[in-house]
Amino acid sequence: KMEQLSNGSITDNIFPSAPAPLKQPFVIGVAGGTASGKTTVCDMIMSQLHDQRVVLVNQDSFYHSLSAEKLKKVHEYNFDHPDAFNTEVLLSCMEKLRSGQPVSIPSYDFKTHQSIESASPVNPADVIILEGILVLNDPQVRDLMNMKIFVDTDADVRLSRRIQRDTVQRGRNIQNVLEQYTKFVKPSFDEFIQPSMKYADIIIPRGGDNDVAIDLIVQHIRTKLCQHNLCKIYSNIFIISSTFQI
Ligand code: UZR
Ligand code: MG
Repeated sequence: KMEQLSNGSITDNIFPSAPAPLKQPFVIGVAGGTASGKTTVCDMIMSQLHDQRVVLVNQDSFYHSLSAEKLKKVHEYNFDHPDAFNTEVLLSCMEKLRSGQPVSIPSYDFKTHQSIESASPVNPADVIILEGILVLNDPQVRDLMNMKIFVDTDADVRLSRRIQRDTVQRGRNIQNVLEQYTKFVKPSFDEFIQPSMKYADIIIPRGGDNDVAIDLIVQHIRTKLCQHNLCKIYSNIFIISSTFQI
């Protein structure tokens, strides 16, 4: 019975002016420079919210595939520029998830620089985390978010981690990593990423090392989820009592 009452279409018929239950998931954006600890922060938030349905969407999944021509000159391609991402597809995936529909998130191969269309299916959830260097850059993407986080880690720490990661995990040589950093990563950070920090609700210094910040963020998410649920309960009580009066 309660299930039925909490279903929008049925309640609409019974009492059209009743407040609609809030069913939209809570959307969090996590931005920050390369190797700032974004993924670690997201993992920590997710592990503390293990009792909730949480999905993580990575902006990296929405990189444009490189054409054969661009592949030949891959060292001249700027992967840190907003235009490197297919923001249209990102927006449509996020809109669907926000309205409670399952989506297919594209997969991106960092080695071939190609998007693989046979994507990974993602089910709707109560909390959606969107992670990526430039997720706070686009106003339309920002508008999807209930909470905006910027992970602020010193540039020297980020560069040393980036060298470590790219040489060990991505099979690149140190010369190329440094060249790319000077040519694209740093200038794009200064031009697009750093200025997007002003849109953040919360700035986390030291990234994943900041347990206190993660605790506070998780507390806030729980409060918000609770408010959403209370809203549902109150609107149901309201509907039931109005129905009895009729
Ligand atoms: P994070 N990137 C690649 O190295 N290769 C690709 O095919 C696509 C992206 C890098 C990108 C950016 N830059 O700095 C980084 N370059 O991935 C962002 N050059 O990922 O936020 O995990 O550091
Ligand atoms: Mg990462």
